[in-house]
Amino acid sequence: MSRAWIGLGSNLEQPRRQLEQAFEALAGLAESELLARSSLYRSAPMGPADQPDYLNAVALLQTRLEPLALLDQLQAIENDQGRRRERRWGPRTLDLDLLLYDDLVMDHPRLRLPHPGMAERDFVLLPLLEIAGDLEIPGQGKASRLLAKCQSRTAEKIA
Ligand code: A4P
Ligand code: MG
Repeated sequence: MSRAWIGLGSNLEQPRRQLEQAFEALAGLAESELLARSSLYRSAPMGPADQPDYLNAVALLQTRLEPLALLDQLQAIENDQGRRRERRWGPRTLDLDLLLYDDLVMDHPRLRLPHPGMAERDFVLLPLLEIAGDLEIPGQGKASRLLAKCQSRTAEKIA
C-alpha cells in the first residue's frame, strides 16, 4: 500500500459542494481508502485575477493504485464534475492534483512528483500541514519551513 496526498481546488459552481462531492468520490475509489481530509480553505486566485476566489483542501489516500493509474482516476473524477480545460490557471469546477506519492520523485510527461509549485502555495501547504503534521517534501524540506517562505499568504480556513 502507498500513501498519496491529493490537492483539491474549485472556484466555480458552488465550490464547497464540488469539494464535498470530490471527497466522496475519493472515498469510493477502487483499491484505496480515504484516511484523512483537511478543512476547507479560501484563497485569492493565483494567476489571472479576473476569476472567483478558490476553495482548497487536501486528502490523504492509502492506495494500491500505481501513480499513473491514480492520476487517471483523479482526472475521471474531474471530468465527472464538469471540468473543462481552457486557459492555464483559469477558473475550474474541480482540480485534483497528485501532490505526493510516498516519497517518489518522478518526471513523466503526464505526471511530475512532487507536484510542481506545491512548495510555494500556501493554499496547498496549510491544509497539508493540518492533516500531515510536519511532512517532508522530497528534495524541498519541511512543509512548515516552506510555508514560512511563501510570498503570497491569503489562504484562510473556513470549515
Ligand atoms: N500533471 C503533471 N503532474 C501532475 C500532478 N502531480 N498532478 C499533468 C496532477 N496533474 C499533473 O493539468 C495539466 C496536466 O498536468 C495534466 O494533464 C497532467 O497530466 P490540468 O489540471 O489539466 O491543468 P491546470 O490545473 O490548469 O494546470 P496546472 O499548471 O496543473 O495548474 P495548477 O498548478 O493545478 O494550478 N489559485 C488558488 N488560490 N487555488 C488553486 O487551487 N489552482 C490553479 C491551477 C490556479 N490558481 C489557483 C489554484
Ligand atoms: Mg491541475
